[in-house]
Order: sequence, then structure tokens, then C-alpha cells
Amino acid sequence: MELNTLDRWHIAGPGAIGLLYHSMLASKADQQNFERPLLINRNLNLGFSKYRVRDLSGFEKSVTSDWFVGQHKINKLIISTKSYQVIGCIQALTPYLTPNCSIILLHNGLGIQQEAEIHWPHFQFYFASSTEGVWKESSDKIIHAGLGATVIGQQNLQAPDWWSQEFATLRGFQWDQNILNRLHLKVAINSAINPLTILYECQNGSLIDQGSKQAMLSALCKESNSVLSTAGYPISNLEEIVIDVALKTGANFSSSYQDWKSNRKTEINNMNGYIQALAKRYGLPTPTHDTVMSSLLNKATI
Ligand code: KPL
Repeated sequence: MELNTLDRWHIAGPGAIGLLYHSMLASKADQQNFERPLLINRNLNLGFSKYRVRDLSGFEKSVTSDWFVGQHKINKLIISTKSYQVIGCIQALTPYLTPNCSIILLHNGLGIQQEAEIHWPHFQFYFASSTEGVWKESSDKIIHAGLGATVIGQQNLQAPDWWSQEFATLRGFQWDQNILNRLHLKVAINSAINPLTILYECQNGSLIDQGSKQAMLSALCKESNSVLSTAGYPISNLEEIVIDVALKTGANFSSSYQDWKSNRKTEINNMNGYIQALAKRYGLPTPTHDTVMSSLLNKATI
């Protein structure tokens, strides 16, 4: 097997964020003369040969896409599917993965990361979180509507060699040795905002109403903070942070609202469901999370 095949990144989950990272890594590969990343779709077959990216200034570029169809071993993999597809994705790709393959997991919520590490202790897992504003206009066109950042890390560990070679100079990428703290904060934010936007059928900003919606938001924050503090991830001023995020993203519909509206399964089970599971482990009550989860069950696939 050629060395450059092992050096090559593969991206499973050619959704909006997967294509955005593919386009960034591909242009870096072109500039520095290394192997471009390969995309992987659900059936391990060839997808579109090109896709388009519209950037913030309205400029549109076409990016050539090459696909992994089982032609070699994979040593570097980014999984940018929905949280509930990650385990199935690793299972399907296992025959192609090298024994100590590096795998970056980039999805909303928590719980799956820990499950993957337990199932496959020999793989090198890295966790990531992104605030890039990007959406798919059609199957082969993405719109990069808001500049964000991506943090990647492994708890308490320094960045591996591939980080400085391939990611460190990409715009908006940052290594984080406290990635678990960051992901727990993100879960606390998402488990307050996301389910309520479905229950109240509203944009993020409408939750800050000084009334009943905000009271629910506040109760969710208090319960999450008590659970997360007990689990070793205390967050000071969680409620203020959540209010700030809801206001700053006020005109957005949360990712879970968009999933629900498009009849897709949401990732709420890895948000509020994760908080509930932690609470159970420590014997703590979460009455508001429980009420929210059971109301959602009547309305959405969570
Ligand atoms: O991450 C988000 C999501 O929608 O999943 C927030 C922060 C709530 C922004 O919409």
C-alpha cells in the first residue's frame, strides 16, 4: 500500500459540513501537493463528480469530488453524519479501517463518542464541534452563510502530527485539550434551546420572552447545571450563556427544529437524553428534561 493512501483523509457523511471541510482540505491539498480527501457515502458508491460552494461574499466555486468505494485501507477518517448514524457508519467501514485509524467524530450531542471509544478501543478517536453556518441548497451545492470555528481535540492530549500538517493552518480550526468540557457546554446549550424550539415551533430568539418559554429554558439550565457539576463539568452562568446564544442566533431555527420540520430524526436523544442518562447515573432528578422529552415523543422522532 502506498504511503500517501494512508495519509489521505476520508469524509463519511457528505452533508453541508462534510462538504465544507472537504472543500477546505481539498484546496489545501492542491496548494501543498498532497492527496485530496475522499468522500464516502452511505452505500460506498460513487457520488457526484463535482459540487458547488457559495462563500459569504456570494462567490461560487466548483470542487471536484472523488469517492471511496472500498479501494484501499483508511487510516484517517472524519465522520460528519448525524449522531445516530455514527456507530452504524463505523461498523460498515470497519473492514477498511487500519487497526489504529484516526477518527474525528463531528456531530451534535454526546454519548456516541463514549460508546464508540468503548466499542473500538484500538482506534484513535478525536472529538470535534463546529459553529460554521453552512447549509445544503441542493444535493451538490452548499451555502456557507456564516463564518464559525471548529474545535477538535482529545481530552488532556496534545495535537498529533497530522494536526500541524493538515489542520492547524486552516481558517477557524483550533485544537482543544479540554474538548470534553467544551462538548458538555454545547450539550447544555443545545438541550435548553433545541427541544423548546420544536415544542413552541419558534426561532431561537423567541424563547427569550420573559414569560413561560424562558421559564422552561431557565428550568432546563438549572437541572443541566446540577447534573453536569456533579459529573465534573460545572458551568458558571449557564443560563446567561444560553440566553446570549439564543439572542445571537435569534433568527435561526435550531438544527433540531430543522430536522423535525424536514421529517428527519432529531439528535435530541444525544442532548437531553444524555443529560437524563447522566442524571440517572448520579441519582439526580430532572423533572423538566423528563417533561420536555415526553412531550417531544408525541411530536417528533427523537
Ligand atoms: O447549535 C445550535 C443548533 O441549532 O443545534 C444552536 C446553538 C442552538 C444554534 O441554532
